[in-house]
Amino acid sequence: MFVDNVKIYVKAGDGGDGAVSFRREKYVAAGGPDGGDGGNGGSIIFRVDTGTNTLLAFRYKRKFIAERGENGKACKMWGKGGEDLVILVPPGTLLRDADSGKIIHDMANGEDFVACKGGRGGWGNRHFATPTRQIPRFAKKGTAGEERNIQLELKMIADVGLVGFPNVGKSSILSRVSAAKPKIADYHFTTLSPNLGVVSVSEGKGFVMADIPGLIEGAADGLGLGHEFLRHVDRCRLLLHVVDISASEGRSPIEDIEKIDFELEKYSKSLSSRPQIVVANKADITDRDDDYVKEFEAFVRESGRELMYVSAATGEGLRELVNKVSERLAEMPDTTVYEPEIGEVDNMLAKSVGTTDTTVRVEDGVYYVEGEWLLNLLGQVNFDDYESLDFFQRALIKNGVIDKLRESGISDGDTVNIYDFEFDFVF
Ligand SMILES: Nc1nc2c(ncn2[C@@H]2O[C@H](COP(=O)(O)OP(=O)(O)OP(=O)(O)O)[C@@H](O)[C@H]2O)c(=O)[nH]1
Ligand SMILES: [Mg+2]
Repeated sequence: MFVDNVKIYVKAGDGGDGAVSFRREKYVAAGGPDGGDGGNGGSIIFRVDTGTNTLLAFRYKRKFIAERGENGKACKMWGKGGEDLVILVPPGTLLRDADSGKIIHDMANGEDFVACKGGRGGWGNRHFATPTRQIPRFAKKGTAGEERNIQLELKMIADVGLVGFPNVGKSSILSRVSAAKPKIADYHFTTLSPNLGVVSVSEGKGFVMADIPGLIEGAADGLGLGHEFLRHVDRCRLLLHVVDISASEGRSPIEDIEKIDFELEKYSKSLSSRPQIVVANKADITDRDDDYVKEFEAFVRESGRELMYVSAATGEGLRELVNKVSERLAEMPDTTVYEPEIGEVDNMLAKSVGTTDTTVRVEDGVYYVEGEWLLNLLGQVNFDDYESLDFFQRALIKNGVIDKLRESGISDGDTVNIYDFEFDFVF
């Protein structure tokens, strides 16, 4: 079974708590505080596994929680850090924010990506001894590990994609020019999931070719296998638009091209404007002097596309096609790597699932704002840095804190207190 879109929940480990403890040794009258720090929680890390090309592994496992840090111990002993949790995904997996659908990260570049950072271990009480406070009976709790819902979407990485009606010979072409062994048969929808093949070129750079299930008229509305599989040719730099030029099924190749163009357009503007070569397959059973073939040639010429005749049955024209593709690719920019679409603030807020509740309490004219997410937020803000402060402010606006303060009757110049961080209200 092929799975290319799944929603998962990930949570980094919480930081361990700091310890409260005092030295107890023979001959030492009043031992000082010696409570150790909690260990950091493990992070959630995504890593590319080149050995897979489906998200099937996530069908039955959707929750991933990294280890928490151990609590600190007596005698200044640190708690052990939690192990990072590494999640393996196929090349070309996109991580999206599950709620907004916005891209967080594209795994196409092959590098590890830290999706959620582990919580920090809390300080043990030994850090809190001061000349006036020699017996600190408290320590800091560890902070919570980040958590979020992520939509994994696989968009395979290929340079060229084969698109066209069912049965026109897309898989046959792939099997002829690469070592891939896709299923080939004389009926529609033989191919049920995408296939990739590596094509080597004698005088030029090799490339990766993707074969996807055939499209039919109305694919965008879910007819046939639908147009969902087009996501796997979305990164392709060049499309091979394959037609059965022998018209063996009685359809007109011109109409075929028009219909597929229309379905591509419905999928995305960007895909429909991708450079194409029209590949007229089954040339072995075609009379190129037929009027409809001449008409077809004129039609393709007018549409500004290149036309190449091939036969996956006899091998005719395939070498020329492969060389042409390699040549065209050499002039094109690299395969698309998607940029993140989610802003910094939304990204941060998405990492504190379900903890954005805020309460406002007024005491002696001071507006106290509380909420667990704010504690975590404060931990991330550097108050000496302008950008960091700006980020903090945007997070407050975005999360409705400012509105809530207004509802509570605040006016400009009043004091706001968020866990001892105080500022004047001027919004
Ligand atoms: N005569 C002839 N037959 C071909 C040629 N290429 C493919 N065929 C036949 O056409 C039929 C369909 O080929 P496939 O490669 O499975 O077609 P497809 O486009 O991948 O079809 P779907 O996976 O169903 O979308 C098979 O019976 C092939 O043997 C060709 O160049 N000449
Ligand atoms: Mg096929």
